[in-house]
Amino acid sequence: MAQRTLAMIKPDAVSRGDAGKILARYEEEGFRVLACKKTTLSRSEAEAFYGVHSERPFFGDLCDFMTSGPIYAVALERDDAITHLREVMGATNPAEAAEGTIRALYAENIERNSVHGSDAPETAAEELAFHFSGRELL
Ligand code: FUP
Repeated sequence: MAQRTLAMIKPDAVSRGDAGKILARYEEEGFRVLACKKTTLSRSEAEAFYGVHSERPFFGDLCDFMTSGPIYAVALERDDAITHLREVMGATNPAEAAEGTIRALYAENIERNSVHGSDAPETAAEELAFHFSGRELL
Protein backbone atom coordinates (compact mmCIF):
# COMPACT_ATOMS: atom_id res chain seq x y z
CA MET A 1 0.00 0.00 0.00
CA ALA A 2 1.24 3.50 -0.84
CA GLN A 3 2.92 5.18 2.10
CA ARG A 4 4.46 8.62 2.55
CA THR A 5 7.77 9.61 4.11
CA LEU A 6 9.86 12.72 4.60
CA ALA A 7 13.35 13.00 3.17
CA MET A 8 15.80 15.85 3.60
CA ILE A 9 18.82 16.44 1.41
CA LYS A 10 21.23 18.01 3.90
CA PRO A 11 23.52 21.05 3.55
CA ASP A 12 26.65 19.04 2.65
CA ALA A 13 24.94 17.43 -0.36
CA VAL A 14 23.23 20.65 -1.47
CA SER A 15 26.46 22.68 -1.27
CA ARG A 16 28.35 20.07 -3.31
CA GLY A 17 25.68 20.12 -6.03
CA ASP A 18 24.49 16.56 -5.38
CA ALA A 19 20.82 17.34 -4.68
CA GLY A 20 19.67 16.66 -8.25
CA LYS A 21 21.44 13.30 -8.34
CA ILE A 22 19.84 12.30 -5.04
CA LEU A 23 16.38 13.37 -6.25
CA ALA A 24 16.94 11.30 -9.41
CA ARG A 25 17.84 8.30 -7.23
CA TYR A 26 14.57 8.66 -5.33
CA GLU A 27 12.69 8.53 -8.65
CA GLU A 28 14.75 5.57 -9.90
CA GLU A 29 13.77 3.75 -6.70
CA GLY A 30 10.09 4.18 -7.56
CA PHE A 31 9.28 7.07 -5.26
CA ARG A 32 6.88 9.74 -6.45
CA VAL A 33 8.00 13.24 -5.42
CA LEU A 34 4.81 14.65 -3.90
CA ALA A 35 6.42 17.95 -2.89
CA CYS A 36 9.90 19.41 -2.76
CA LYS A 37 11.19 22.69 -1.36
CA LYS A 38 14.58 24.27 -0.94
CA THR A 39 14.76 26.03 2.40
CA THR A 40 17.17 26.97 5.18
CA LEU A 41 16.32 25.83 8.71
CA SER A 42 16.44 28.38 11.51
CA ARG A 43 18.19 27.37 14.72
CA SER A 44 14.88 26.85 16.50
CA GLU A 45 13.54 24.77 13.59
CA ALA A 46 16.62 22.52 13.62
CA GLU A 47 16.39 22.13 17.39
CA ALA A 48 12.71 21.23 17.12
CA PHE A 49 13.19 18.79 14.24
CA TYR A 50 15.96 16.93 16.09
CA GLY A 51 14.42 17.44 19.55
CA VAL A 52 14.55 13.70 20.27
CA HIS A 53 18.36 14.05 20.29
CA SER A 54 18.49 17.16 22.52
CA GLU A 55 20.36 15.40 25.34
CA ARG A 56 22.91 13.75 23.05
CA PRO A 57 26.48 15.11 22.93
CA PHE A 58 26.30 15.73 19.17
CA PHE A 59 23.10 17.82 19.33
CA GLY A 60 24.75 21.28 19.17
CA ASP A 61 27.06 20.33 16.30
CA LEU A 62 24.17 18.65 14.46
CA CYS A 63 22.05 21.83 14.71
CA ASP A 64 25.03 23.98 13.61
CA PHE A 65 25.44 21.76 10.56
CA MET A 66 21.74 21.60 9.70
CA THR A 67 21.49 25.41 9.74
CA SER A 68 24.76 25.96 7.83
CA GLY A 69 23.11 26.19 4.40
CA PRO A 70 20.07 25.28 2.36
CA ILE A 71 18.43 21.87 2.47
CA TYR A 72 15.76 20.24 0.32
CA ALA A 73 12.71 18.93 2.13
CA VAL A 74 11.12 16.19 0.02
CA ALA A 75 7.78 14.42 0.50
CA LEU A 76 7.97 10.96 -1.08
CA GLU A 77 5.33 8.30 -1.79
CA ARG A 78 5.81 4.64 -2.65
CA ASP A 79 4.81 1.19 -1.46
CA ASP A 80 6.60 0.59 1.84
CA ALA A 81 8.18 4.04 1.53
CA ILE A 82 9.62 4.37 5.04
CA THR A 83 11.52 1.08 5.05
CA HIS A 84 12.59 1.35 1.44
CA LEU A 85 13.97 4.87 1.87
CA ARG A 86 15.95 3.77 4.94
CA GLU A 87 17.45 0.95 2.87
CA VAL A 88 18.34 3.27 0.00
CA MET A 89 19.90 5.80 2.43
CA GLY A 90 22.19 3.32 4.16
CA ALA A 91 23.53 3.38 7.72
CA THR A 92 23.80 6.68 9.64
CA ASN A 93 27.60 6.41 9.57
CA PRO A 94 28.69 6.25 5.91
CA ALA A 95 31.67 4.10 6.93
CA GLU A 96 29.10 1.41 7.78
CA ALA A 97 26.71 2.07 4.88
CA ALA A 98 26.19 -0.71 2.34
CA GLU A 99 27.72 -0.28 -1.09
CA GLY A 100 25.53 1.69 -3.48
CA THR A 101 23.45 3.38 -0.80
CA ILE A 102 23.12 7.17 -0.90
CA ARG A 103 25.25 7.64 2.20
CA ALA A 104 27.95 5.28 0.89
CA LEU A 105 28.03 7.25 -2.35
CA TYR A 106 27.77 10.82 -1.05
CA ALA A 107 28.14 11.23 2.73
CA GLU A 108 31.31 12.64 4.28
CA ASN A 109 30.94 11.39 7.88
CA ILE A 110 28.31 10.51 10.51
CA GLU A 111 27.29 14.19 10.90
CA ARG A 112 27.60 15.39 7.29
CA ASN A 113 25.68 12.36 6.07
CA SER A 114 23.80 13.92 3.14
CA VAL A 115 20.26 12.69 3.73
CA HIS A 116 17.50 12.18 6.28
CA GLY A 117 14.57 9.77 6.10
CA SER A 118 11.75 9.29 8.61
CA ASP A 119 12.15 6.15 10.71
CA ALA A 120 8.52 5.18 11.49
CA PRO A 121 4.92 6.01 10.48
CA GLU A 122 4.44 8.37 13.45
CA THR A 123 7.64 10.33 12.77
CA ALA A 124 6.89 10.41 9.04
CA ALA A 125 3.53 12.06 9.74
CA GLU A 126 5.12 14.57 12.14
CA GLU A 127 8.03 15.36 9.83
CA LEU A 128 5.83 15.77 6.74
CA ALA A 129 3.68 18.22 8.72
CA PHE A 130 6.83 20.00 9.94
CA HIS A 131 7.81 20.91 6.37
CA PHE A 132 4.56 20.91 4.37
CA SER A 133 0.99 22.06 4.74
CA GLY A 134 -1.80 19.60 3.97
CA ARG A 135 -2.61 21.28 0.65
CA GLU A 136 1.01 20.97 -0.51
CA LEU A 137 0.72 17.18 -0.21
CA LEU A 138 -2.40 16.55 -2.30
P1 FUP B 1 19.33 8.48 11.10
O1 FUP B 1 17.94 8.08 11.47
O2 FUP B 1 20.09 7.44 10.33
O3 FUP B 1 19.39 9.84 10.43
O4 FUP B 1 20.15 8.62 12.46
P2 FUP B 1 19.78 9.17 13.90
O5 FUP B 1 18.33 9.51 14.03
O6 FUP B 1 20.38 8.23 14.91
O7 FUP B 1 20.63 10.51 13.99
C1 FUP B 1 20.14 11.71 13.42
C2 FUP B 1 21.29 12.53 12.96
O8 FUP B 1 22.15 12.86 14.07
C3 FUP B 1 22.20 11.83 11.97
F1 FUP B 1 21.73 11.87 10.73
C4 FUP B 1 23.50 12.55 12.16
C5 FUP B 1 23.49 12.95 13.61
N1 FUP B 1 24.35 12.10 14.44
C6 FUP B 1 25.62 12.55 14.73
O9 FUP B 1 26.02 13.64 14.30
N2 FUP B 1 26.43 11.77 15.52
C7 FUP B 1 26.03 10.57 16.01
O10 FUP B 1 26.80 9.90 16.73
C8 FUP B 1 24.72 10.10 15.70
C9 FUP B 1 23.92 10.89 14.91
